Amino acid sequence: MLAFFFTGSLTLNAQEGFPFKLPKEKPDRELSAAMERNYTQYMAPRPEHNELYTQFKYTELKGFDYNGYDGTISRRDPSKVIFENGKYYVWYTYRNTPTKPQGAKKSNDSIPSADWDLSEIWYATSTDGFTWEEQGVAIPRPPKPNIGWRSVSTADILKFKGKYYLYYQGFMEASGKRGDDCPVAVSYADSPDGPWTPYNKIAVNNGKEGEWDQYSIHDPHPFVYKDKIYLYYKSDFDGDPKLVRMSGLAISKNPLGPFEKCPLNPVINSGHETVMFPFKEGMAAMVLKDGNEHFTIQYAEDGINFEIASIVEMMPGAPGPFVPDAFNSNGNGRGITWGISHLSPAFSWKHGMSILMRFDCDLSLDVHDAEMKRHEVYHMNPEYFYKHGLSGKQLQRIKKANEQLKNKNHN
Ligand code: AAL
Repeated sequence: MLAFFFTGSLTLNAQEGFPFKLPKEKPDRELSAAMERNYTQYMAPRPEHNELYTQFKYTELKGFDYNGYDGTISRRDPSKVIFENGKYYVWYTYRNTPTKPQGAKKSNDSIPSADWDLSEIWYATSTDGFTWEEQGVAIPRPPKPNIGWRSVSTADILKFKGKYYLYYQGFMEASGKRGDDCPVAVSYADSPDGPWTPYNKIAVNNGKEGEWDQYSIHDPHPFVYKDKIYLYYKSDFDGDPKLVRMSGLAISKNPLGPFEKCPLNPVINSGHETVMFPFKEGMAAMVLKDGNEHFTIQYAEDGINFEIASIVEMMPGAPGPFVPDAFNSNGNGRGITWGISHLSPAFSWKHGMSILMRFDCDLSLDVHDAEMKRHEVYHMNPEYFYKHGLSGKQLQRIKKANEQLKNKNHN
């Protein structure tokens, strides 16, 4: 059957209907914006064949005790996972405080303001990625007035010329007192088991006054890319009233800096915790909650200009993927298949603690797991939806609208 389409000047031209068999390549015909996008924006016209589309699966980890989940022990914001000395390593924020977080006002030297306050960076190892052995502290809180004396959190690992570097958020006051403000600090070691030497100087500075990242440099995420250190990070800004979260990039030839901020920052307009991995000649990113482009996987051929590559669901929280080629992708990034993430808050705001879990996916050029490329996650549990119910205020609004409708009907 002939179909007609409007050209720019609204004249009608005829072409055959779109074929039943979805062409693998962009067909030579007039296309709607949506079909143009389906062949230009994504790596394949169907998600099943899109290497940057995936579902996520979750597994409970063995080896971590949370003191009966009473809020006094919390583990969150895991680093990338690396494989060294025949085993996997992961670093994370570890809080063990007499009480659960009580907010900035009630916080003091032993009462935390937030889940990542009064914390240290601990690490664990595993031979299979499911059962972990907690090794203890890697980065303790340094003595006052050093960077991070109040809390050190949200670390990530870099291996460069045979040495190891941990970048982390260094708080000089309880989070929430002025905001979640902190710069990034760094410590280095000859082995992933430490000992770690603090550099005791700021590694990635806050932006200048009035700039988007003037207050917080969060979630430092370093890679070796194009023979330099590409460190992605997140910042919170605008605050009108809610904060927006976007990601930026800082580049250096030397792990201890100086880091130059990318003049195009922010390079990702959405997301929360930063999660990147080398992919083909570029960098891919998992863009989590927050922002117009939340729950997308994005790709930048140059590591800077990110475009949406797929839309996904049930994304992991603060994922730390196992990135085998994080420090030596040499322009041929192979992608990822699993990692450690957190659920925060794990049970309720009342508990105020987080747990670590394992996520699996297929964002790899070397794995073709059709199960991970399915279209929909079936929740099949009405409670899962009813738990996200209407507030009293919303019920009031609906009740009022119903009454207005009835009154209009009577008049
Ligand atoms: C996380 C991360 C950073 C923030 C806080 C702890 O989601 O973005 O680490 O500071 O929340």
